[in-house]
Amino acid sequence: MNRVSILALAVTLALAQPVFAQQNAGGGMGMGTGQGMRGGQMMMGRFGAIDSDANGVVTADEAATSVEDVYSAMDADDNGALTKDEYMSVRMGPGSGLNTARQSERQAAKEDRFATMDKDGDGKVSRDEFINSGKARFEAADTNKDGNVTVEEFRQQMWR
Ligand SMILES: [Ca+2]
Ligand SMILES: [Ca+2]
Ligand SMILES: [Ca+2]
Repeated sequence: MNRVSILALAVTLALAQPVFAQQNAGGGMGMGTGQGMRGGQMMMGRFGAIDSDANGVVTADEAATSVEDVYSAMDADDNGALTKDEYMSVRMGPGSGLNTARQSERQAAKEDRFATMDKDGDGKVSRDEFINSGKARFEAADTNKDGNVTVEEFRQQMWR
């Protein structure tokens, strides 16, 4: 091998590696968030939606606002009672790319979550029940109990 082709090979490798790294980590979505997170863009989208002032930290107020928005969006007939049908028909985040096994897993997890939220067991999740469960989730996510949920804390919560 002559000198030129060795150089060319070296350059090719150097160029190719970061591309591979990005493909592996980014799940095919090219939108960087500028926060150095890898492979979490879908989650970051959700975090960003909650973090309304975009300072990388979700406060209890921001979380509460987001929970109310989510409830209003899910309560299709706007009667302040979320039925299981309404809840189950909502796609929680990105799910279209999942295989059917993952999908039904996710649906089962949703059923469990619905039952957990429905404290009085009347088969509907009221606004209060939903907000309380949102608060509980926020507190659970705030692992260091400083009243804020950081990106890192949020990520850990999502994988639980
Ligand atoms: Ca914030
Ligand atoms: Ca209820
Ligand atoms: Ca925290």
